[in-house]
Amino acid sequence: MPDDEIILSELNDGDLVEQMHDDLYDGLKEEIEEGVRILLERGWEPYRILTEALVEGMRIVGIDFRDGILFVPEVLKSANAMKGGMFILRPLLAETGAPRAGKMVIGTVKGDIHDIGKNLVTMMMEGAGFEVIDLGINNPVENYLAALEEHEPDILGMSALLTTTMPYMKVVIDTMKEKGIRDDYMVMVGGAPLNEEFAKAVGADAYCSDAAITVETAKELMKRRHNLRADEAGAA
Ligand code: B1M
Repeated sequence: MPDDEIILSELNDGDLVEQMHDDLYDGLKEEIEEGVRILLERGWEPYRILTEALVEGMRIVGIDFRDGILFVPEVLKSANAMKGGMFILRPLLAETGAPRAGKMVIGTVKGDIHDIGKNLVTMMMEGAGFEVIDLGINNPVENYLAALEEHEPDILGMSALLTTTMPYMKVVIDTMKEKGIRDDYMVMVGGAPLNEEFAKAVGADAYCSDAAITVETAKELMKRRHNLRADEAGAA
C-alpha cells in the first residue's frame, strides 16, 4: 500500500465528508460506496449522508462543470459514483413503512438526460410512502400521457435541467389541457434552472426546489385534494 493512501475509516466525520466530496469529484464509485457505509455505521441518518456528502459534492462538481474545468466524461464518472452511493441509501430512505401517501408518475422531459435529481426525488417520495412510477429520461409527451392512463396517479412530476428543455413542460401541460385531463392530476415540476414564476407560467400546480420540498409539497397537495373531494361529496 502506498504511504499516502487514505484510509477512509480512519478519518473523522468532517474529514471523511470532505474526502467524499473529492472522491465524487474524481468519480471514485467504490470509495463513495465505502464512505456511505462508514457514515451509516457511525449512525448518520441516510438523509444526512445524502445531503451533506453526496448532494453537496455534486454541487461542487456542477460549479467546475459550468466553469469549463470539468467536462462531460468526468461529470459522467461523478454521476456514476453518486448513483453508487444513492443505491445503498435508497432502501434505507424508503424504509419508513408509511401507509401509501399517494401515487406519482415522474420523468425527465424530452431532450434531457439528467436523472440524478429525479432519482433523488423518487427515493425521497418512496421514503415518504408514495408509490412512484419512474419513466426515466428523455420523455416525449406521449410517454407521460400513456403513463397517466395506465397508472392513474395523483401527481405528475416532471424534471428538466436545461434551459433548452424546460419549456417542454408546457408542451406536456398544454396537451393535457387539450385532452381535457389537466385537472385530473396535480402537476409538480422541478430542476435546477426552474423557479416559481416559470412553474406558474407553464401552468403547473407547484415548483419544487429540492427533493425534501417535493415531499412536503406533495403531501400538502394530497391533503388539499382530499379536502376538496370531501367538500364535493358533502355538497352532493
Ligand atoms: Co449537465 N448541465 N449537461 N450533465 N449537468 C447542468 C444542468 C448545467 C447547469 C452545468 C453547468 O453548466 N453548470 C448545464 C445546463 C446549463 C443550462 O441549461 N443553463 C448542463 C449542460 C450544459 C449539459 C450539456 C448540454 C453539456 C454538453 O453536452 N455540452 C449536456 C446535456 C445533455 C442532455 O441532457 N441532453 C449535459 C450532460 C450532463 C451529463 C450527462 C454529463 C451529466 C448527467 C448525468 C445524469 O444525470 N445521469 C450532467 C450533470 C451531472 C450535470 C450537473 C453537474 C449536475 C446535475 C445534478 O445531478 N445535480 C449540472 C450542474 C448543476 O446542476 N449544478 C449540469 C444534483 C441533483 C441532486 O440536483 O438535478 O438540481 P438537481 O435536482 C434537485 C432539484 O433540482 C429538484 O430536486 C432534486 C433533488 O434535490 N428536482 C426536482 C429535480 N427534478 C425534479 C423534479 C421534480 C421535483 C424536484 O418533480 C416533481
